Amino acid sequence: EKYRALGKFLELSDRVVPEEGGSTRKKSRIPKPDATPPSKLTKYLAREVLHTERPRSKYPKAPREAPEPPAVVKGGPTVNAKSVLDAAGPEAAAKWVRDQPQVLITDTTMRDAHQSLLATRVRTLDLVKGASVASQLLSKAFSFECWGGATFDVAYRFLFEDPWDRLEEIRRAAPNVCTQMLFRGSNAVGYTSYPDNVVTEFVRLASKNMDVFRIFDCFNDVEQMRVAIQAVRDNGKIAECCVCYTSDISTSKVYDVEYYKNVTKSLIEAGAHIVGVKDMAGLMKPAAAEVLVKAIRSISNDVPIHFHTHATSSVSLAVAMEMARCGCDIIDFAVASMADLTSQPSLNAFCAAMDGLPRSPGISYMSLEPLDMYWMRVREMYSPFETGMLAGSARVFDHEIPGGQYANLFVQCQSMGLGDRWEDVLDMYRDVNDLFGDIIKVTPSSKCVGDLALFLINKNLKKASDVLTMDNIDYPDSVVGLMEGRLGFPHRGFPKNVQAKILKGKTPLTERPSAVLPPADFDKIRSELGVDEYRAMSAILYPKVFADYQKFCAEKTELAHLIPTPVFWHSFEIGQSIRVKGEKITLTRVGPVKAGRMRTIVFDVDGREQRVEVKSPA
Ligand code: 3PY
Ligand code: ZN
Repeated sequence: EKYRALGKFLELSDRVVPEEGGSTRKKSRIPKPDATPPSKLTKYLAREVLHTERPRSKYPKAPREAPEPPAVVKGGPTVNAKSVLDAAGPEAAAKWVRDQPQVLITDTTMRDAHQSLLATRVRTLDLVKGASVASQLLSKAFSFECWGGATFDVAYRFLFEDPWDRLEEIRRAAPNVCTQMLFRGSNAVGYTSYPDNVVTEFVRLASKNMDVFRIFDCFNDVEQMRVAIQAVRDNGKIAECCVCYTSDISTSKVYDVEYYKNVTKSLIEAGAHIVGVKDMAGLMKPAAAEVLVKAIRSISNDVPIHFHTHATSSVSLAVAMEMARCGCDIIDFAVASMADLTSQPSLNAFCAAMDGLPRSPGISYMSLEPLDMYWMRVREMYSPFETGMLAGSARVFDHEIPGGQYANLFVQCQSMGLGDRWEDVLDMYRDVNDLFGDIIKVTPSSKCVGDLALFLINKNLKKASDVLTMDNIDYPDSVVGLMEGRLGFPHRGFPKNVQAKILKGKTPLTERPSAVLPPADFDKIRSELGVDEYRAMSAILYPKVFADYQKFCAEKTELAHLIPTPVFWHSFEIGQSIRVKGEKITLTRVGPVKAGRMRTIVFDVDGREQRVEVKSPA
């Protein structure tokens, strides 16, 4: 996506530095005597200079320099969940959490907030600086959610960086607070089922730097989570097992109090240290908070409850306050400048609103300002990935699209040329959910619902149930897989007539999807690829994405992750300098177009010239 040229000739010729006196043009073509051959990095940068699609001028607020973390007073040692976990293990940490009179908080800024607001594009370079500030200002936090979900593949695919390195660096920057990840049960950090030994091994590897594993299954099926839960327990880390919240507990005939009690019971029996309530679409209403907390407490009064929601409807802050009042132990928030809309509610607003109330987290909202200002500036660098959503929308209670999917679906819809039919897509999404029998919609099941909704709108169908009267439709692969049971099954199954229509004679799975997969051979992959156990795991989870990443490093550069974000996502301007691995690189000249559309791009690298010949985009 970074190389699709958009007819940049005019703009580029503006960027050619006028040469002094007009007669120096010839002279400047002769390399300086101390010129050095271009490195892989300058060759990459030169190509970016000509081919980048995102000049900063298109995004007026995009800064030239990445923000530096503000200096903050170092907090002293604090007793927190991390210190108790390290000293006494996960059961003691859970007990410590449950014993706290105040509500504890998780900061999701480094994972779900940017997954939901900025298409998961925030880079390690910027995350790590934020982590070091958060480690001081939020040392009372239960955890920092900073990994998992979509971050794993996006890091390789779009950011040309290694997610394992990211985790290690965040850990180093914030050693005093629990790291937390989102783990999709038998789908691990992917969109499909993996063999059990992959799940176990992934958890073992991640455990080196990960403290809290938030494990969920898209159908709340504990059988799909059991292997992961056991692996987390075996590695001495915190197993936070989720019940995904959907519909409205007060009115739903399917997802009612009994349903949530049953799921909670099975999660606790399977070994949950903490019960997570994963309200991925932000459907919880204030009045439901007490009903749900009481339902969970009726199964166990000892297990801590951790609440996660999205602010899509704008109701979430009221819900978070009500959850706190009802005794929920930990609640997720994002730093204000990365909060609200499809992200989490604002931590700063919550701290201010709770001030003086019995369960106040005891964090002054003003003390968080340096972190908020840092993230405000980071966010400006990521303007190309903003969703365009300007206000909350209560319609989410109708369509139930998860916060993390909303923007992706919107972009998918636009890229199919259906931008002006967004409202129809929202209705069709709801309609497809009804057709499937009212299922839980979260990764990966939410993607199947979205895929079918777009597919049907594209076919100009008015309602999803029209498919029941139509033959010979080539359904999207994801939808066929869903009906086959490749993601497991909803607790009531799918409506038989719908399943038969979509499967066209194929027989659904009768076993847990992972149970029929052959175990992965880690040693074989390691020796075949010549990589360590971490990268072998990446190759197993995302074979093509990882192979492409390796190819990128070998052929282009392995230093892309160190290029400051304003240059990585926007443009490198003439006269601008960046530092990569201590080297100062200045773009000094973009030469005019020559024969064969070639241009000479000239850099100064620590005082020595490097010239790169690059073909201009057509
Ligand atoms: C993910 O699986 O990435 C999610 O954020 C689900 O809510
Ligand atoms: Zn979420």
